[in-house]
Amino acid sequence: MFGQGASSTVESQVTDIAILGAGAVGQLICHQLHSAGFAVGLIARETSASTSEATDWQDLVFCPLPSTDADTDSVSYRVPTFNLDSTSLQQIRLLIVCVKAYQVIGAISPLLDKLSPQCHILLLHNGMGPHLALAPKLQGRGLSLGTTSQGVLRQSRWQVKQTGQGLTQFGHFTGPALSQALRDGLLNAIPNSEWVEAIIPSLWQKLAVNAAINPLTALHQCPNGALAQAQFTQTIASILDELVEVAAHDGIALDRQMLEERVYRVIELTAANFSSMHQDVAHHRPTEIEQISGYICDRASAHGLSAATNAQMCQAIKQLSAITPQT
Ligand code: KPL
Repeated sequence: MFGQGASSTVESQVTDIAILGAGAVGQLICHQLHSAGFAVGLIARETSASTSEATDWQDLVFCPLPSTDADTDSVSYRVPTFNLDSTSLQQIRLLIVCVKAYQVIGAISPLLDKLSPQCHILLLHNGMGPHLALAPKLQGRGLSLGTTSQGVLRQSRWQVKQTGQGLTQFGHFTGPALSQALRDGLLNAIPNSEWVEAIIPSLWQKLAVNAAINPLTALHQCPNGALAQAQFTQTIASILDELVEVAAHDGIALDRQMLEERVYRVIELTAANFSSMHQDVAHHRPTEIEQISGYICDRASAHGLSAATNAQMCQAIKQLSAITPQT
């Protein structure tokens, strides 16, 4: 049977890599690692049998992938769920956290005391900020960060479709470095991926894309391509001006012209897509505004700067979310 299998328990499960978060990106990365031969498992929230809604981050279950069924452009998983036991958690050498930015701390906290002290953690989400909150809680573990522009759509609970092969970048942030073998394995498994010496500038560049596109598409309820219209030029320019200035005060030199070109390239390449924030607002889900525009505002105020346009985006999205009740 494909789809959600019945819950059962296992004595132990040998797992090199676990993915925390079974959203579209988590499932895609899981599939890519599994296809490359890794013993990989997916850690997800238990879904309530009565409502199919995800429960809270205390009720995590382990979903190893015994087999995949790939047709040409979509992937289904046979997913029995296993109770998370301490033996399986101790065997994980790399935990890739693929939950939404605002979920990172809540999702990883119940696991931190149970993971091996050698387990390396890799955060992969839109926006910035959770790495700063997580760093002091690592208990000596290494932390890497990443950003991905792979396009992926969730078609049903356990079915995802890859819609684009955008760049994925990883890099070290703090603590012991990820082993060379796991680094090589990751790069080999994930198409169009690279390990960069300085990951923070790459995260700022991706932040610029999300800060320019996500709030505007959510506020104007439009696909990404609509932002090529002249009415948005000035707002996008201000968002980028502020971001470049704040990043410079954080010690990160960004090429303003190159950023703008990148934003408009993404707008063109993803013209028909609806941004993740547009989708979150449309489905009454929490958004990543605090970790996107909000992060720029936080860093601005840390340096005594103003980031008026990003603050305006933040405010407007929060107002929009307040009038569209979240589920
Ligand atoms: O990352 C994205 C998102 O929607 O979150 C972009 C690049 C804007 C593509 O839609």
